[in-house]
Amino acid sequence: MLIKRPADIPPSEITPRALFEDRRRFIATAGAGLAGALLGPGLLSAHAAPAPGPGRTALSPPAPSPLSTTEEKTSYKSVTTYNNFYEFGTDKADPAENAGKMALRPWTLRVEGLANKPRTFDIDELLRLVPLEERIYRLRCVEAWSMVIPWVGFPLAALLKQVEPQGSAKYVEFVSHYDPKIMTRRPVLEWPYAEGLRMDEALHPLTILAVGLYGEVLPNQNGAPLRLVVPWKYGFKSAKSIVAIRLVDKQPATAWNRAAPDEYGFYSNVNPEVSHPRWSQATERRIGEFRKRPTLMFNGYADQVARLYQGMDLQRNF
Ligand SMILES: Nc1nc2c(c(=O)[nH]1)N[C@H]1C(S)=C(S)[C@@H](COP(=O)(O)O)O[C@H]1N2
Ligand SMILES: [Mo]
Repeated sequence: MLIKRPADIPPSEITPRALFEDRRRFIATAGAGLAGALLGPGLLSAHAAPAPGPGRTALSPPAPSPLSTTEEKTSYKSVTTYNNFYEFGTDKADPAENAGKMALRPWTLRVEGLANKPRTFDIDELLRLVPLEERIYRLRCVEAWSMVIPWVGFPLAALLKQVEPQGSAKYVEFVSHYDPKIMTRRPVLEWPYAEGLRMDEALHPLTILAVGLYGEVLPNQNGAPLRLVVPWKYGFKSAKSIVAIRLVDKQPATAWNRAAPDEYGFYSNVNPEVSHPRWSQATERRIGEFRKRPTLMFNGYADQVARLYQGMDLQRNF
């Protein structure tokens, strides 16, 4: 027998993740040759997820998805320390510092409204019902920076199917957790944070609920235990730490649209032709790079999503 069954592998042969990572790092450095020697291992290893430290948990390896981009990933460090999660402060470093106060268990998600089988899911029960995949997506913030993030998640459509949306459900509303004991009380936005999608956007195969990144359980600052990711829309559509998903018949109010209706519309599609009133959206800076790159229509996902907006005036429906 050439292939060992797991039971045949002595514990001494199971490589601890830290060692495995070091080995991978070593191979990357060696392979990079002169560049590796000049840059040093520190710079090269910035792109490998470090072994989970205290409070970090690896997920069983998710299936890769053909919907992933092959672009270079943004470093784990940037993805988890350069965040927008205004409930925990408005500086980019605030969420990583403060979101650890949020308790993630028990955590329930109510899926309610116009559905035949509305239901409250315990997060762990939900995780047993859905197949996890890795989806490497570009994330474009309205502030004109972008990242490439290897999410772990599942299609929102798989969850909605479970509750059987009724024909009258035209939109989906997402509500974030809000706890004034651990989050800001300043009315930076109207709390709880809320976002919305049209039903066809919600059911689109690119739309996922993420529960992890870089093969690990989602860090609190990135919206644990469950956050929306809609890769063709500005990052602010992706509500974090969701507690309720509502199927509704009218376009729901959204946090950013309420706060500044002239600046943030309901659709919020990444569109280089529609400037933010205070700055251009034509270019973006990928975190970790210095040069600016042109922003792509629908964040580069036009082939998959442009048809959803056929016949709509995207200057008016921004
Ligand atoms: N609840 C909540 N969700 C949120 C935000 C927020 O402030 N609160 N910020 C949004 C914005 S503006 C962006 S760009 C993304 C950032 O996600 P990341 O920090 O995981 O990169 O989260 C979005 N989801
Ligand atoms: Mo953003």
